[in-house]
Amino acid sequence: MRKPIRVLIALLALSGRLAQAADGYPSVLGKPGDPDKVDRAIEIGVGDDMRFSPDEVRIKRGQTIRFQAINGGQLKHMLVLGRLAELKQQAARMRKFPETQYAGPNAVSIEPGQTGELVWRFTHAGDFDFACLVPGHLTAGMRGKVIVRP
Ligand SMILES: [Cu+2]
Repeated sequence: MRKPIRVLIALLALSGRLAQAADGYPSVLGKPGDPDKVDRAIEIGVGDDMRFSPDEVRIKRGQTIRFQAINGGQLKHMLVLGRLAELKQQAARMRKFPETQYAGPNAVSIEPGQTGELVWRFTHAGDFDFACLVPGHLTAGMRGKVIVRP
């Protein structure tokens, strides 16, 4: 009797995680990339001045990018890919429930002094965004743009 319950709980936890990942980013954003098939690496500095550097990157559709987010600050930061409207919703949710961690495949958390990696394949052309979802950071302006050319 105990085991089926444990399996059920595990399944519920997994489906919850999948649901979060599925609504965490729009499908036009693309999908997690294969770390063995990276076309280009892009370094992005993240700092306690609430800025990404650079805060705009231009890439070609179909490319797999390895984002290397270098945290030179004293605070934890995040780099989350998406579109600004959804990112703002996620940030608001995280402000409301500070104990929850946003951990979709389109996100990486970077501890102070560390480098976080995110491999992403951009399947559609368009203007996308990235932001730090640590409470207060996006409202302080911590965001940038990814412009994907056809
Ligand atoms: Cu931040």
